[in-house]
Amino acid sequence: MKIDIVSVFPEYFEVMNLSLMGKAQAKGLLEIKAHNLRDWTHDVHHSVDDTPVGGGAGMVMKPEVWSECLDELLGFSQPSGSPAPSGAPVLIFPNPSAPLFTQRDATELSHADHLLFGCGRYEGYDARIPDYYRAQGVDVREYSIGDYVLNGGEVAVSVMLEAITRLMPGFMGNPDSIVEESYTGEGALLEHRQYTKPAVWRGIAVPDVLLSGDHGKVDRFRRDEALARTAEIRPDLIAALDCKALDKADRKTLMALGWEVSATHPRRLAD
Ligand code: 6GU
Repeated sequence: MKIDIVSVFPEYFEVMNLSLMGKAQAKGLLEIKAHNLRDWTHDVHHSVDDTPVGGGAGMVMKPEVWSECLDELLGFSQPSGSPAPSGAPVLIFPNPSAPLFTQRDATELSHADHLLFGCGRYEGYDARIPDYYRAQGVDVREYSIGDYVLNGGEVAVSVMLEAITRLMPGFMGNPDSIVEESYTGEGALLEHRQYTKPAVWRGIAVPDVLLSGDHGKVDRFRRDEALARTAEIRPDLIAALDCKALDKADRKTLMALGWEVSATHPRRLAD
Protein backbone atom coordinates (compact mmCIF):
# COMPACT_ATOMS: atom_id res chain seq x y z
CA MET A 1 0.00 0.00 0.00
CA LYS A 2 1.25 3.45 -0.94
CA ILE A 3 0.60 6.24 1.56
CA ASP A 4 1.17 9.94 0.96
CA ILE A 5 0.73 12.43 3.78
CA VAL A 6 0.66 16.20 3.36
CA SER A 7 1.40 18.29 6.42
CA VAL A 8 3.21 21.46 7.53
CA PHE A 9 5.05 19.16 9.98
CA PRO A 10 6.17 16.21 7.81
CA GLU A 11 8.89 15.36 10.39
CA TYR A 12 6.06 14.28 12.70
CA PHE A 13 5.71 11.13 10.60
CA GLU A 14 9.28 9.94 11.15
CA VAL A 15 7.79 7.74 13.91
CA MET A 16 6.30 5.61 11.12
CA ASN A 17 9.81 4.16 10.69
CA LEU A 18 9.53 2.49 14.11
CA SER A 19 7.94 -0.71 15.36
CA LEU A 20 5.65 -2.84 13.19
CA MET A 21 5.00 0.05 10.81
CA GLY A 22 8.74 0.36 10.20
CA LYS A 23 9.03 -3.40 9.63
CA ALA A 24 6.16 -3.31 7.14
CA GLN A 25 7.99 -0.56 5.24
CA ALA A 26 11.24 -2.53 5.28
CA LYS A 27 9.34 -5.58 3.94
CA GLY A 28 7.94 -3.47 1.09
CA LEU A 29 4.37 -3.96 2.29
CA LEU A 30 4.01 -0.24 2.96
CA GLU A 31 5.51 2.83 1.35
CA ILE A 32 4.91 5.97 3.41
CA LYS A 33 5.93 9.39 2.16
CA ALA A 34 5.33 12.62 4.10
CA HIS A 35 5.28 15.84 2.06
CA ASN A 36 5.60 19.44 3.25
CA LEU A 37 2.59 21.50 2.15
CA ARG A 38 4.81 24.61 2.10
CA ASP A 39 6.72 23.13 -0.88
CA TRP A 40 3.69 24.11 -2.99
CA THR A 41 3.67 27.78 -1.93
CA HIS A 42 5.13 30.56 -4.11
CA ASP A 43 5.32 33.53 -1.73
CA VAL A 44 8.38 34.41 0.37
CA HIS A 45 6.53 33.62 3.63
CA HIS A 46 5.39 30.17 2.41
CA SER A 47 1.95 30.99 3.79
CA VAL A 48 -0.70 28.29 3.83
CA ASP A 49 -3.49 30.03 5.76
CA ASP A 50 -5.62 33.15 5.77
CA THR A 51 -8.36 34.77 7.88
CA PRO A 52 -11.84 33.20 7.81
CA VAL A 53 -14.36 34.76 5.42
CA GLY A 54 -17.31 35.90 7.54
CA GLY A 55 -15.08 36.64 10.50
CA GLY A 56 -14.14 34.64 13.56
CA ALA A 57 -11.04 33.55 15.41
CA GLY A 58 -8.09 31.67 13.99
CA MET A 59 -6.87 30.99 10.49
CA VAL A 60 -8.14 28.74 7.71
CA MET A 61 -5.95 26.83 5.24
CA LYS A 62 -6.04 28.35 1.77
CA PRO A 63 -7.46 26.31 -1.10
CA GLU A 64 -4.89 27.34 -3.77
CA VAL A 65 -1.88 25.82 -2.03
CA TRP A 66 -3.73 22.59 -1.31
CA SER A 67 -5.00 22.28 -4.88
CA GLU A 68 -1.52 22.61 -6.40
CA CYS A 69 -0.26 19.97 -4.02
CA LEU A 70 -3.20 17.58 -4.36
CA ASP A 71 -3.40 17.90 -8.17
CA GLU A 72 0.21 16.77 -8.33
CA LEU A 73 -0.11 13.92 -5.83
CA LEU A 74 -3.38 12.73 -7.37
CA GLY A 75 -1.80 12.72 -10.80
CA PHE A 76 -4.16 15.36 -12.20
CA SER A 77 -2.90 17.21 -15.23
CA GLN A 78 -2.53 21.00 -14.99
CA PRO A 79 -4.74 22.95 -15.19
CA SER A 80 -6.80 20.54 -13.12
CA GLY A 81 -10.31 19.57 -14.00
CA SER A 82 -9.54 16.25 -15.59
CA PRO A 83 -11.41 13.28 -14.17
CA ALA A 84 -9.71 11.17 -11.48
CA PRO A 85 -7.27 8.79 -13.16
CA SER A 86 -8.18 5.18 -12.45
CA GLY A 87 -6.27 3.98 -9.44
CA ALA A 88 -6.37 7.47 -7.89
CA PRO A 89 -5.80 7.36 -4.13
CA VAL A 90 -8.53 7.66 -1.54
CA LEU A 91 -8.20 11.23 -0.23
CA ILE A 92 -8.66 11.51 3.53
CA PHE A 93 -8.93 14.70 5.60
CA PRO A 94 -8.89 14.51 9.42
CA ASN A 95 -11.56 16.86 10.70
CA PRO A 96 -12.95 17.09 14.27
CA SER A 97 -16.38 18.00 12.82
CA ALA A 98 -16.63 14.92 10.59
CA PRO A 99 -18.17 11.45 11.18
CA LEU A 100 -16.27 9.17 13.58
CA PHE A 101 -13.55 6.92 12.15
CA THR A 102 -14.41 3.33 13.14
CA GLN A 103 -12.98 -0.18 12.84
CA ARG A 104 -15.30 -0.65 9.85
CA ASP A 105 -13.59 2.26 8.04
CA ALA A 106 -10.16 0.89 8.98
CA THR A 107 -11.08 -2.53 7.56
CA GLU A 108 -12.40 -1.06 4.32
CA LEU A 109 -9.35 1.19 3.82
CA SER A 110 -6.91 -1.66 4.60
CA HIS A 111 -7.79 -3.03 1.12
CA ALA A 112 -6.91 0.22 -0.72
CA ASP A 113 -3.78 0.44 -2.91
CA HIS A 114 -3.10 4.10 -2.25
CA LEU A 115 -4.16 6.58 0.46
CA LEU A 116 -3.51 10.32 0.49
CA PHE A 117 -3.95 12.15 3.80
CA GLY A 118 -4.23 15.94 4.01
CA CYS A 119 -3.51 17.27 7.50
CA GLY A 120 -5.25 20.50 8.39
CA ARG A 121 -3.91 22.90 11.02
CA TYR A 122 -5.32 26.09 12.54
CA GLU A 123 -9.14 26.31 12.46
CA GLY A 124 -9.28 23.88 9.56
CA TYR A 125 -9.19 23.99 5.75
CA ASP A 126 -11.36 25.77 3.20
CA ALA A 127 -14.51 23.64 2.77
CA ARG A 128 -14.27 23.89 -1.01
CA ILE A 129 -11.18 21.64 -1.09
CA PRO A 130 -12.95 18.33 -0.31
CA ASP A 131 -16.03 19.45 -2.28
CA TYR A 132 -13.93 20.14 -5.37
CA TYR A 133 -12.10 16.79 -5.39
CA ARG A 134 -15.33 14.90 -4.70
CA ALA A 135 -16.84 16.62 -7.73
CA GLN A 136 -13.81 15.44 -9.76
CA GLY A 137 -14.71 11.85 -8.94
CA VAL A 138 -12.11 11.32 -6.19
CA ASP A 139 -13.14 9.13 -3.23
CA VAL A 140 -12.86 11.82 -0.52
CA ARG A 141 -13.33 10.98 3.17
CA GLU A 142 -13.38 13.25 6.22
CA TYR A 143 -13.08 11.65 9.64
CA SER A 144 -12.85 12.61 13.30
CA ILE A 145 -11.11 10.24 15.70
CA GLY A 146 -13.14 11.18 18.80
CA ASP A 147 -15.04 13.80 20.73
CA TYR A 148 -12.14 16.06 21.73
CA VAL A 149 -10.12 18.71 19.89
CA LEU A 150 -6.50 18.34 18.75
CA ASN A 151 -4.25 21.10 17.40
CA GLY A 152 -4.00 19.51 13.99
CA GLY A 153 -4.66 16.44 11.91
CA GLU A 154 -1.22 14.84 12.34
CA VAL A 155 -2.06 12.83 15.46
CA ALA A 156 -5.39 11.78 13.96
CA VAL A 157 -3.67 10.58 10.78
CA SER A 158 -1.17 8.50 12.73
CA VAL A 159 -4.06 6.94 14.68
CA MET A 160 -5.99 6.11 11.50
CA LEU A 161 -2.88 4.79 9.77
CA GLU A 162 -2.05 2.43 12.60
CA ALA A 163 -5.64 1.13 12.68
CA ILE A 164 -5.64 0.64 8.88
CA THR A 165 -2.19 -0.82 8.22
CA ARG A 166 -2.26 -3.46 10.98
CA LEU A 167 -5.23 -5.03 9.14
CA MET A 168 -3.27 -5.48 5.90
CA PRO A 169 -2.53 -9.12 5.05
CA GLY A 170 1.01 -9.97 6.14
CA PHE A 171 1.32 -7.05 8.57
CA MET A 172 0.76 -8.94 11.81
CA GLY A 173 2.85 -11.87 12.95
CA ASN A 174 -0.25 -13.65 14.22
CA PRO A 175 -3.37 -12.76 12.20
CA ASP A 176 -5.58 -14.63 14.75
CA SER A 177 -4.98 -11.83 17.23
CA ILE A 178 -7.01 -9.54 14.97
CA VAL A 179 -10.03 -11.83 14.74
CA GLU A 180 -10.89 -11.81 18.44
CA GLU A 181 -10.41 -8.10 19.02
CA SER A 182 -12.89 -5.55 20.26
CA TYR A 183 -14.90 -3.70 17.61
CA THR A 184 -14.44 -6.34 14.92
CA GLY A 185 -17.33 -7.91 13.07
CA GLU A 186 -21.06 -7.36 13.31
CA GLY A 187 -21.60 -8.30 16.94
CA ALA A 188 -18.94 -5.92 18.21
CA LEU A 189 -18.27 -6.26 21.95
CA LEU A 190 -15.45 -4.98 24.13
CA GLU A 191 -12.89 -7.73 24.62
CA HIS A 192 -12.81 -9.89 27.75
CA ARG A 193 -10.03 -9.23 30.27
CA GLN A 194 -6.67 -10.98 29.85
CA TYR A 195 -4.33 -12.61 32.37
CA THR A 196 -0.94 -14.29 32.20
CA LYS A 197 1.06 -16.27 34.76
CA PRO A 198 1.56 -16.45 37.74
CA ALA A 199 -1.88 -17.75 38.76
CA VAL A 200 -1.66 -15.75 41.99
CA TRP A 201 0.10 -12.36 42.00
CA ARG A 202 0.28 -10.13 45.09
CA GLY A 203 -2.54 -12.17 46.56
CA ILE A 204 -4.81 -11.72 43.52
CA ALA A 205 -5.80 -14.95 41.76
CA VAL A 206 -6.81 -15.27 38.10
CA PRO A 207 -10.37 -16.62 37.68
CA ASP A 208 -10.35 -20.40 38.40
CA VAL A 209 -12.18 -21.33 35.22
CA LEU A 210 -9.26 -20.08 33.10
CA LEU A 211 -7.05 -22.74 34.72
CA SER A 212 -9.62 -25.53 34.25
CA GLY A 213 -8.47 -26.58 30.77
CA ASP A 214 -12.15 -26.81 29.77
CA HIS A 215 -12.19 -24.77 26.53
CA GLY A 216 -15.98 -24.64 26.37
CA LYS A 217 -16.20 -23.20 29.87
CA VAL A 218 -13.35 -20.77 29.19
CA ASP A 219 -15.07 -19.52 26.01
CA ARG A 220 -18.37 -19.07 27.84
CA PHE A 221 -16.71 -17.25 30.75
CA ARG A 222 -14.97 -14.87 28.34
CA ARG A 223 -18.11 -14.27 26.31
CA ASP A 224 -20.12 -13.51 29.47
CA GLU A 225 -17.42 -11.16 30.66
CA ALA A 226 -17.37 -9.40 27.29
CA LEU A 227 -21.16 -9.00 27.44
CA ALA A 228 -21.09 -7.70 31.03
CA ARG A 229 -18.24 -5.24 30.43
CA THR A 230 -19.81 -3.97 27.22
CA ALA A 231 -23.21 -3.53 28.92
CA GLU A 232 -21.52 -1.51 31.65
CA ILE A 233 -19.09 0.60 29.60
CA ARG A 234 -20.67 0.77 26.11
CA PRO A 235 -24.40 -0.01 26.35
CA ASP A 236 -24.75 1.49 22.83
CA LEU A 237 -22.84 -1.52 21.46
CA ILE A 238 -25.24 -3.95 23.21
CA ALA A 239 -28.24 -2.05 21.83
CA ALA A 240 -26.77 -2.45 18.32
CA LEU A 241 -26.53 -6.27 18.54
CA ASP A 242 -28.82 -8.46 16.44
CA CYS A 243 -30.85 -10.61 18.88
CA LYS A 244 -31.05 -13.39 16.27
CA ALA A 245 -27.25 -13.68 16.41
CA LEU A 246 -27.29 -14.27 20.20
CA ASP A 247 -27.23 -17.82 21.53
CA LYS A 248 -29.30 -19.04 24.46
CA ALA A 249 -26.53 -18.44 26.97
CA ASP A 250 -25.95 -14.90 25.61
CA ARG A 251 -29.65 -14.11 26.11
CA LYS A 252 -29.61 -15.51 29.62
CA THR A 253 -26.57 -13.41 30.50
CA LEU A 254 -28.05 -10.23 29.03
CA MET A 255 -31.41 -10.81 30.77
CA ALA A 256 -29.58 -11.22 34.08
CA LEU A 257 -27.88 -7.88 33.34
CA GLY A 258 -31.28 -6.20 32.92
CA TRP A 259 -31.71 -6.35 29.15
CA GLU A 260 -34.76 -7.46 27.19
CA VAL A 261 -33.76 -9.61 24.18
CA SER A 262 -36.98 -10.57 22.40
CA ALA A 263 -37.12 -7.68 19.86
CA THR A 264 -34.74 -7.09 16.90
CA HIS A 265 -32.12 -5.47 19.15
CA PRO A 266 -31.56 -5.76 22.93
CA ARG A 267 -33.23 -3.05 24.98
CA ARG A 268 -32.28 -2.04 28.50
CA LEU A 269 -35.12 -2.44 30.95
CA ALA A 270 -35.79 0.55 33.19
CA ASP A 271 -34.03 0.33 36.57
CL1 6GU B 1 -9.44 14.30 12.87
N1 6GU B 1 -8.57 16.56 13.94
C1 6GU B 1 -8.45 17.43 14.97
N2 6GU B 1 -7.78 18.57 14.80
N3 6GU B 1 -8.98 17.21 16.16
C2 6GU B 1 -9.64 16.07 16.31
C3 6GU B 1 -9.81 15.11 15.29
C4 6GU B 1 -9.25 15.41 14.10
N4 6GU B 1 -10.53 14.09 15.76
C5 6GU B 1 -10.80 14.40 17.01
N5 6GU B 1 -10.29 15.58 17.35
